Amino acid sequence: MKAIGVVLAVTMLGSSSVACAQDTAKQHATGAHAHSVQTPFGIAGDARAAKRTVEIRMLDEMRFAPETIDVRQGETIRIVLINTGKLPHELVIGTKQDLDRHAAMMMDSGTAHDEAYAAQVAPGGTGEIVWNFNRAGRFDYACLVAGHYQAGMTGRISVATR
Ligand SMILES: [Cu+2]
Repeated sequence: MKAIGVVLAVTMLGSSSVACAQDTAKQHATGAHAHSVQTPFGIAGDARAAKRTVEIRMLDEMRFAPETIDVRQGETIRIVLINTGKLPHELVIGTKQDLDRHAAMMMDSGTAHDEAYAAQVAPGGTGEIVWNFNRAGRFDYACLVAGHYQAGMTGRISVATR
């Protein structure tokens, strides 16, 4: 009952407080995440609040195109991922420190990321991340498929202070 109460409360607050409501989105199909977590690089976004879409292509040359994104603090961005290659790719947003650590873990275990700030995309497929960049700073995105990060498949996000 407690969890239901939280969802209702958030719904009633409307779009200004979408963090918890986002947990009901299909991307959390496993139900592993009971609550959206504020990260140093932002928080799960609500697609209805996304006023801008950014397309990022994933290339087998171990590159993203584009390799940089500029965002204003508070913006919710719909990131559409297009895997134009023959390999699976993924995009994970994080701090450089996080991504360094995750990339090392991926070399060991290959565990996929099931988080709102990550999406795996099959060859020829598309994916989507809706993210609210509510913290200013410089962050990275990376493909953490084993070996891809090490080959330089990374990008940079600059979130300008409001
Ligand atoms: Cu990749």
